Amino acid sequence: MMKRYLVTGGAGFIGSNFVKYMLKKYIDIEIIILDALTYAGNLGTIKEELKDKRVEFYKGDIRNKDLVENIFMKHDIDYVVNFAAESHVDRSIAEPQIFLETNILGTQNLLEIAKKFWSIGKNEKGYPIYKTGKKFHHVSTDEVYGSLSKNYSHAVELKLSKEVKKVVEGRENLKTYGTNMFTEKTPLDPRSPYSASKTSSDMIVVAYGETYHLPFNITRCSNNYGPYHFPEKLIPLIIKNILCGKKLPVYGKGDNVRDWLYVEDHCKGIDMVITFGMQNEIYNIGGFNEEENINIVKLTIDKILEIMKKESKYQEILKTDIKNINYDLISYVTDRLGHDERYAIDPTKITTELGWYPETSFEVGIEKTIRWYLDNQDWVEEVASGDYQKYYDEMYR
Ligand code: NAD
Ligand code: TDX
Repeated sequence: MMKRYLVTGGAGFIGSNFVKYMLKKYIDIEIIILDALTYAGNLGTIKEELKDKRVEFYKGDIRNKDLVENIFMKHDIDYVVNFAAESHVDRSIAEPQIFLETNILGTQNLLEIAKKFWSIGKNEKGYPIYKTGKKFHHVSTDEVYGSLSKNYSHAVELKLSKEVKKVVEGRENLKTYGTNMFTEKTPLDPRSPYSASKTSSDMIVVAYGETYHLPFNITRCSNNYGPYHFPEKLIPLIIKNILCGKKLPVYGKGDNVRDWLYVEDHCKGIDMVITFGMQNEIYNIGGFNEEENINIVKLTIDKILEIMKKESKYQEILKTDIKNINYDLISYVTDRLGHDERYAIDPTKITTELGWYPETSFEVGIEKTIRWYLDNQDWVEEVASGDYQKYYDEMYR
């Protein structure tokens, strides 16, 4: 049966990848994109999708009650998939308020309108009853769990449980930097204005589920990487700077650990949770790829050099001599305030309940990502104009 998705933030990094993934996977589908086109949203990212008859685009704010109501009036929405957010931790440290406004109040506005349009009456206890097949999917982050400590200075073997091992193919020899991982039961303990706002938005989603029985799922993922990643975040920023021979700013000692998830694997996980996830459950989605930032930076340098040497046509893209691409570009800079030490996701629940696992190893994912950036320099130029330059100059002065 045809399903109609309202994808908020569909012109941003993960939202656009999700739209592309879904249009390829399903024929019988309609996608309504609502995006305010902030500095992080770009129509160029979804220009092919906008030509597709199955897609309709609205430029606007998730906080705008009239606009969201109009969308629900015009389209019989089955699923809201809420990606729209202020998503950059560094920006949240500099200017927190917009994070609270968009991430908390915006989410609540969407919930309220979904409740209004999806409910068809009340049960004997006064809870709303909803049309069948409706669901609110909220995209959240592992940062809501706070920061894990590192127990090892070097990665050690990650031992998978028997049930997870059964599902995971070709992802052996995994490693970890600590003895603990985030599960869905880990207490919420956000530490930045960004993660505090995401935690609040998760809690308001759960509150609508409890108080109004609104059907929902929440997914909490680790650090995504892949095509269309805005070049303020670590990996695309590093790729961009390497190609220009610019310094690579590494915060603190570079030993903070993130769990890198290839964006397409994440989109597949969201689709599986929307389709098969247990109602009103939360699922963690991780990459099985814990790594220290400094190693991510070094690996990216190594991979770019390898590609450039094998396929010399790519050297034309360089705005520096290839000889300048080496570890000397690495520049240790002042640490981020309240910098979370380590994130690591235990994806046992989604793996054992739904059969999802992160298929893409980092070696494969980073090569795909670098190649995408090499082939799409126009996109980088387009998004890195205007506000980007101003932000960059202030941040890394
Ligand atoms: P992004 O910053 O690349 O994109 C956000 C999109 O939302 C942009 O297109 C922007 O224009 C839009 N937007 C912002 N404010 C809006 C508003 N008020 N109304 C409507 N649209 C608005 O973010 P992303 O990296 O694609 O992240 C998507 C979601 O996933 C976010 O909710 C984020 O918290 C979460 N998440 C991201 C990561 C990651 O590694 N990128 C990891 C975990 C969770
Ligand atoms: O210039 C940099 N130098 C650096 O060392 C930047 C931009 C980052 N870093 C470090 C900080 C982090 O430890 O790299 C790590 C990754 O930083 P970001 O790319 O800014 O991501 P992070 O702060 O981990 O948050 C991301 O993952 C979780 C997303 O931006 C969030 O939206 C998501 O919730």
